[in-house]
Parts: sequence; C-alpha cells; structure tokens
Amino acid sequence: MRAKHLAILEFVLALRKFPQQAFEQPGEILEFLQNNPVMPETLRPYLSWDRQHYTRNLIDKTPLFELIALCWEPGQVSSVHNHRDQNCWMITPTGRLRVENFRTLAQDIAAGTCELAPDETVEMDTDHPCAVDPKEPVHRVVNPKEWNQRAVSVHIYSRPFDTCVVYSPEHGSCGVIQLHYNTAFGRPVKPSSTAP
Ligand code: CSS
Ligand code: FE2
Repeated sequence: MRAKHLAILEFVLALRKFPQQAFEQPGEILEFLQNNPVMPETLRPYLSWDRQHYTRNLIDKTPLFELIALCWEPGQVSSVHNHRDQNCWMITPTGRLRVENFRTLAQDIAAGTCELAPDETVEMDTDHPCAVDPKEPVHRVVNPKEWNQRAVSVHIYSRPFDTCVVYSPEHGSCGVIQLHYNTAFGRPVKPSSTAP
C-alpha cells in the first residue's frame, strides 16, 4: 500500500479518533503508523536541541495517550529503562535510531536490584516504526555517533506516564526517576529536563 504522509496535526487528529481498545495492544496503531508516516518538516515548531541530552517535546496529551517528539544529536543515548507497563509506539521521521532490547531476568524495584540480559536490537527509520514488546519492555535508544546525523523520533505512550525505572545492567541496579518535558505545545518548559 502507498503510504500517505500526514502533517503532524493531521496525525494527531487521526490518533485522537482511535478508541481506547486500539491502544491496549500494539497491532492496530502499528499498522496505522506503517501506512501514515509524518512529514518531518511539520514537526519543526516542536523541536528543541540540547548538546548534553536528548530532548522530550510534548505535542499532544489526552487521558489515553501522550505524543512526544524526541530530538537526538549524534552520539546521544537514553538510559536503559522501562515504560511503566504502558504501551509505546515509535516512529522516526528524521534520521534513524537503534533500539537495544533487554530481557528482565529479575528485578526488585523496592530493593533497587535487577538482572538484565541483552536481547535483540532493532533499527528504526522513516519506513520502520516500532512497538515496544509489552512482555519485554526494557530497552535503550541509541543515535550512534558514527552515523553522524541528527534524528527525530515521535513516541506514543498509552497511557501517559511521568516516571520510569532506569536500570544499570552492569551494576545490577535500578531505580525510579521523574520524567520532564523540555518543551510542551511548542513552548519551553522549566526547569530543564532530566530524561532517561
Ligand atoms: N522512553 C524514553 C525515550 S527512549 S524510548 C523517554 O520517554 O524519554
Ligand atoms: Fe523508552
């Protein structure tokens, strides 16, 4: 099927039309994403860049989902983290990104301990959206320095969450952190972000 490119506001309107059940498993939204790439130039009002860390820029939020544009300079990576048992879909309108998945062999969040094993790695680009596997939701996103290009990804989280668990696979430790936006609806948010 020929993909129909949507301006981000058309994309938002289309997402808002999905019923609650569509957000409860990966398949239906993933098919929508495969058939409806976002025109990257329409994201410009939402983008911000930080040389220290990738940025999180809120585009839309409802009780059911939040839509966030993430801006990745070459070499920027997220921590290893989860999504608080919420579903997640990601598209990459600009550049490409590597998703490194981990298997959770053990975790005790209250005790701050975990045991993770590296699992499969997936690449995302304009033609390859991705849904996080709800059964193995621990991952890290990487924009490898050697690819030498910026990337912009757009994430759908259902439902919205504002904390997540970050893991150190090397030390077998984990802990809950707060998530922040760098911008919301195109305007700066202070204080500046600490993202995973
Ligand atoms: N979950 C991370 C991005 S990597 S999938 C975040 O929301 O900041
Ligand atoms: Fe994530």
